[in-house]
Amino acid sequence: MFEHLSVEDPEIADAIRGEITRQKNGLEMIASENIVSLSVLEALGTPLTNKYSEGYPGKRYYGGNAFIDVIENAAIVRARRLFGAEHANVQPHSGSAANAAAYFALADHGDTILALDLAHGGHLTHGSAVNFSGRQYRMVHYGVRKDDERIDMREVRILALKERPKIIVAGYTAYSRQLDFAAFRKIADEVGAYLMVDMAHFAGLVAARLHPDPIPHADVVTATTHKTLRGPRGGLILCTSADRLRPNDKKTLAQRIDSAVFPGMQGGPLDHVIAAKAVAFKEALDPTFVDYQRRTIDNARALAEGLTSQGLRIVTGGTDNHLVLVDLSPLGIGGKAAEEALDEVGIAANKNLIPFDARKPTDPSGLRLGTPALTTRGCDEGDMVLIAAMIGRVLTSPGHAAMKADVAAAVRELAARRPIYSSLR
Ligand code: DSN
Repeated sequence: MFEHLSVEDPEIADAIRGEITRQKNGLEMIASENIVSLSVLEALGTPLTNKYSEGYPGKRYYGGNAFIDVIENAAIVRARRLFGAEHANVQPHSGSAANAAAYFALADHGDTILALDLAHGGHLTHGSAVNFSGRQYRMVHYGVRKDDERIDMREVRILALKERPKIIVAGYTAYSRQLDFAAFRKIADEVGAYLMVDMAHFAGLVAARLHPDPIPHADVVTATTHKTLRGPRGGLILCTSADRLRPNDKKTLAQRIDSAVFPGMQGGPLDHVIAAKAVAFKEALDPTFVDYQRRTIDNARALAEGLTSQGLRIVTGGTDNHLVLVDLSPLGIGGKAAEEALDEVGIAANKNLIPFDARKPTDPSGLRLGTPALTTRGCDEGDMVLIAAMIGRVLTSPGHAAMKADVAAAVRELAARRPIYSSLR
């Protein structure tokens, strides 16, 4: 492949080949990553990237959008069907862009937003001081309980009653349990707030109906399309048409979301990505997708059990979803060293804060691991036991070069047994 690129720009062609080889030969355990199908890849690498199509199907600012309209309409219809949503906007370039647009539609500069603390599993866009969200809005945070490390709905309610937020956000990037959307809705109604669910991490589980469904409860649901949903890198917004808090507004909530995405936050949509989103939504509507998500969850449980038997502590004691948050403290290794040692043997994971972490964010006490990509390549629960043992060996003696060479060989052997992209060379 890359017959043109190899000649015109060998530097970039070689680096792309290097990355493909890394993905083929290594074990991808970053909880927010996945491996897209060849069909999704084909849609991404098309001349659709040449087109400008600001606006929405049937209402574009430039001509020549007949086929782009077909594609975006298909993506919208499929997303609505997949999630049972009244309205879908498939244009956000990323999850952060989707969250920015949702806040822009629902709140004004300086308004209060209540979300999960980043240090307890929230996301940068849930109000980090170094993110636009922390600069533009008055962010207040709920956290998890110290004893069981689970979200404390009592605390959420007390904070909501005290702070009177305009938006309550439910969603996470590093929390291994399910969320109680009905309880969030009740609190939002009690204080007159919008409920926004950021399901970026668990959208695939929701699509497979293996996770509580936020759609009946939330005003707005944002997502990424590339994590458990296994589509191209990008964002998505789903919402109700009617606005519960502004029933007499001239614009519906769906209209406000659309105008927040364009012209509010973005210019031209990425049409090649929207085509790939449409392809991924079709794949997710297939019954085999439910089986994939079930295996993803089963694998995460098996991984958590395997790591526990290696002497690691799992935050909350286990997992109900696709990710496992590991407390490395029992092994006396920090997150940074753990991430680096695993990288050396071909296992990609990320250091992560754990709740009430005594260490700093750049070298925290935790490691976040996920099973979506491994499950896509066919790994099963038996493989998770093997992988947990490999991780245990590496983290117990991260300086042991011979042992790491041994584990690296085992990683390559397992990756070869569960091949990906065999036709890409
Ligand atoms: N970077 C994503 C994650 O890893 O969870 C969130 O944006």
